[in-house]
Amino acid sequence: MAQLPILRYPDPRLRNVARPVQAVDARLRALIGDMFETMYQAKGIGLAATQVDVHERLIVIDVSDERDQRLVLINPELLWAGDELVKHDEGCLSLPEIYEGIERPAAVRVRALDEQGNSREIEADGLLAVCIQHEMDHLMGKVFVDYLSPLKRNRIKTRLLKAEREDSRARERRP
Ligand code: GNR
Ligand code: NI
Repeated sequence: MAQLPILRYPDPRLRNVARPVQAVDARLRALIGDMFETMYQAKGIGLAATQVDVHERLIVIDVSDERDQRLVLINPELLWAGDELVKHDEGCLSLPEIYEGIERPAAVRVRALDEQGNSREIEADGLLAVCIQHEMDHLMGKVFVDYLSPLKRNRIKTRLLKAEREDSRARERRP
């Protein structure tokens, strides 16, 4: 297993639209293992393949406190979203230290293949519903700050680019 580098906003590769996974095979299972390792190491609750520069429709999730409830969604399709909207504070491993309230449907139903290649339907609410929608957005090249006003989004972009510059200067000083 290996940890993979996570793309940081505003990297243009986060805008790529993912293609469907063609086969649930050994290559894909190795990638799934690497994505879980990367997600757990970064203390995230979800990770879309887009964020590790793989543009295929693959998501890993674990919203449990014990970090032992792995969920894999391959080629997910949104079947239904409820009318009720809820606002939840969201963060993203591609936008470190940025948290904003985002309104989304409170409950969703999705169909996806699991790690064995079997088709499953999942109905989710609460944090899992938020996470599934956040990850499915990544597969479409969308990030949560796209729901904010252009002014707010530009402030966040400036803040992240500044943090990135300071990071790389610190790396230069002690390599
Ligand atoms: O770790 C994450 N936490 C989180 C919190 C609220 C709403 C969504 C998320 S997903 C995020 C990991 C991530 O960036 N997934 O793409
Ligand atoms: Ni994210």
